[in-house]
Amino acid sequence: MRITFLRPHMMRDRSGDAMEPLAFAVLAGLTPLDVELDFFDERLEDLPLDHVTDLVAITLTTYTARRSYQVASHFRKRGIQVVVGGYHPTFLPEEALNYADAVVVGDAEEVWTQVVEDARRHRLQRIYKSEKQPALKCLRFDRSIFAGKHYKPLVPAQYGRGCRFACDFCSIRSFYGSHTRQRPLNEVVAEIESLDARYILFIDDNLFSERQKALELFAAITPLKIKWVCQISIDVAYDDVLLKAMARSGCIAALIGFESLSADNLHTMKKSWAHKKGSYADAIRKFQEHGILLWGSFVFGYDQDTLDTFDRTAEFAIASKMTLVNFTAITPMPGTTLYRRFQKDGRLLFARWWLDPAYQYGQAVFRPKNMTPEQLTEGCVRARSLFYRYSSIFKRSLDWQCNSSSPDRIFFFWATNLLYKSELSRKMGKILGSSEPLYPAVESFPVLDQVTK
Ligand code: B12
Ligand code: SF4
Repeated sequence: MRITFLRPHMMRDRSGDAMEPLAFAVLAGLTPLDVELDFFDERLEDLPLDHVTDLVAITLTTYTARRSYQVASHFRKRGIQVVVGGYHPTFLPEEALNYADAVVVGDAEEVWTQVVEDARRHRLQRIYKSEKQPALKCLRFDRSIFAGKHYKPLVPAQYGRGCRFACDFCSIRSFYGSHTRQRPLNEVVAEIESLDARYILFIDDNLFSERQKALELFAAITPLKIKWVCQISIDVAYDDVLLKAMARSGCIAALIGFESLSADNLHTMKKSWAHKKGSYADAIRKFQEHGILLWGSFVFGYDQDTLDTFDRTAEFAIASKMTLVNFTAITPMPGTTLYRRFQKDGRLLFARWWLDPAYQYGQAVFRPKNMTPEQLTEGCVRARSLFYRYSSIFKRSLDWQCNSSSPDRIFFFWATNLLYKSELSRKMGKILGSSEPLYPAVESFPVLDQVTK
């Protein structure tokens, strides 16, 4: 039997920021040894739509849904079984079943071998869902399927899943629930040792899940002398012991969700905790004092935002010498509290923006309160161009305490700024997937219900 893993790309071009998709390393590690595996990643190469295989397994997020359904339809037309999994089909399994034979809802560890056995007998069930969330013990990430693919030198690794917060726009809480789980430390350390990686990216959505567990992780990886990057909640800045341990163990950059400079917006998005222990300026200084480069994430379009919010936020990020930023219009993802609120209030501009051929990447998909959707889209573009123009990159690089404090940091600062600048202009305004129509067409779908998992 042969299984083909596919990672479709959200657009019809190549991506400059592709990293190893860990979902397939997990599935490969669980697949019985008598099954032949191959893997194609459309961010790096064309997908062979005429490939001979017994089962196609596709990972999809909301942004890649349209393209993934187009790809799935090609294989199903040839009589090949298709199974999909990941965030988007977990929230909208009924939608995915229009294009796939089977959907894996949530984590796959407990159900994948059953999927493989059912596919062998051509008896796939429609939905596979674990009874409970799997403990993250003995996870084997089989990365041999990535051999020969030219991914970015930032190698992803995972310590845990889930987040203790519940920001209203974020898919994480809806996907994992309120429970967070970590892998045994000895397994994480052994895995990192086996990777010949210059930089590691901990893909955990919030590496600061529990103080003690974070301290144990930092202590365990300190002897490995690696350089690493993570996503972490801002409250770590107010814990000197943690911050010191984090920096000492090799953390050189952290993605922090600042989201907004408005206290009222933070309240609306259930993120008031982010500025409860001190100001953003204080938190930023603390990270930088420890040599941790900041990758700030901001969203625009909450109800307190006005036309001057874009420039003010960009100026704040430049003055704070942030290394990188994401400036995005809030984009309601199915399954989130924000999506349900906008849907209830009749503020969504598309029935399913992710499948709509009229939607373009970066475009506002709802009616903001104090501006038009077009002004929201353009405001984000302006904020990004202020932050990523060469004079700003140069100004931010003149920071001997952090951005330019070591050869690794200088490399990271310049490589990521230049990559981001080109990636953003490449993606903006593009349609998702290809222009070929989806069958069945979106218009034939029932109105999306209040999505619950
Ligand atoms: C690392 C990361 C990135 C990296 C790239 C990762 C890569 N491989 O190249 C970067 C930073 C570039 C990135 C970019 C983006 N990302 Co991202 N990313 C992540 C992150 C943090 C980790 C992904 C990962 O490796 N997870 C670990 C694996 C093991 O978990 P998993 O993928 O969920 O897989 C498990 C199950 O879902 C299931 N499964 C998954 N796929 C399949 C397929 C089959 C067939 C089966 C059976 C099972 C299965 O089995 C796996 C094992 O249990 C996730 C959040 C997260 N915690 O997953 C966000 C996340 C996936 N990203 C997200 C988004 C929105 C984006 C962007 C669209 C942002 C933007 N506006 O540009 C871009 C799009 C990139 C693209 N070209 O498509 C969202 C998606 C939300 C949604 N509803 O779809 C997430 C969930 C973050 C969030 N907080 O909401 N991302
Ligand atoms: S802190 Fe980050 S990962 Fe956690 S819920 Fe908020 S946005 Fe999502």
